[in-house]
Amino acid sequence: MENSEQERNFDAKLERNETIEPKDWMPDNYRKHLIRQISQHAHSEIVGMLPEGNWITRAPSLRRKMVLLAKVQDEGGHGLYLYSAAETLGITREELVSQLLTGKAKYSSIFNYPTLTWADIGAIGWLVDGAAIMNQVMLQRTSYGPYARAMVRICKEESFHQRQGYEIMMVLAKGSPEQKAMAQDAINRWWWPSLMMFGPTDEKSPNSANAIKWKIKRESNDQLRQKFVNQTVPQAEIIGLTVPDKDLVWNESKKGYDFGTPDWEEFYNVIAGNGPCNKDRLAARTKAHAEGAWVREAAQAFADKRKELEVI
Ligand code: FAQ
Repeated sequence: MENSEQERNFDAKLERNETIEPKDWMPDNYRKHLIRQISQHAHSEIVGMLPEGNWITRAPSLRRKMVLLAKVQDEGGHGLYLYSAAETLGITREELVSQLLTGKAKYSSIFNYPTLTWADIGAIGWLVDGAAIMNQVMLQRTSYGPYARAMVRICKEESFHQRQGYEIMMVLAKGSPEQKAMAQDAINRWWWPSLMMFGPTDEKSPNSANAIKWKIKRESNDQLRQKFVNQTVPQAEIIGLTVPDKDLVWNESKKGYDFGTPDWEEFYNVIAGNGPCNKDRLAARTKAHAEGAWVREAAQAFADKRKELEVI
């Protein structure tokens, strides 16, 4: 087929809101864009296990420990579906992992902040998973089939994560004055980094134009950030906590909140590798990868043996 005809077919599929599948023709830049986004999403899930993993041994009760373990395992599962989705685009798992460990590929800025108290676990579930869902609900309708399908299950699990985080915050906010103060301190530290998760403002977002054109993203960074603020501020009020933004005010004409500007200098610093925990996070992943070498070797030996027996 002529390239232009292939391109017309591709555009027509997008126009009809049909998904693009691994064996379909796609423009090179569409493929590259997806590999970048899906792999960074996968890395975020895997690195995202670390801040909460830090509290598994110190969870305040057996129930809390079981829930947190399940949540952190879910994030590992999300990473695996997403790596598999990225692999359907013609890149290997080894290449993807190497891009993470050499610092070539990004992962979400949010996971470069430390989890200092138990309330941080509540704040991550409520705010970080809350922001993740806001973004991922739209990705269930993303144009690349394997990514869209992975998102359906991921969204179901993230919504349980969000509720468990909110419940932790609710219990702390109703507890002793010290517990309430700990919950407020957590929201003070996690609020702005959560808003940064949606990425730079629309006019400073170089990838958005193609993402929208190709129906990879269906809503812009700023639109999703606004929806997140509108949804989350009343949730904070219900449990008696406040959002650390002196510019926050309800705007009746837009039926949404006006809010302050995140510290974009901090954001760019964190994604350049200079956040509070970037070095620790990569060191932890590098160590885990090295310690898992024997598992990969054993799995490979098993696969080789099976192939050999199949040939006989
Ligand atoms: N952190 O042009 P844009 C989770 C980079 S949820 C780091 O606007 P785009 C669940 C961006 O990559 C978190 N880097 O880019 C969980 C680009 O750099 P590049 C993960 C960021 O792609 C919860 C540059 O800035 N979710 O893990 C960030 O159109 C709890 C310019 O930006 C996803 O990945 C950032 N926050 O929009 C797990 C969702 N923002 O690549 C454990 C899928 C931007 O050109 C515990 N991803 N950058 O070198 C997306 O929707 C998009 O990729 C955005 C960025 C919205 C993240």
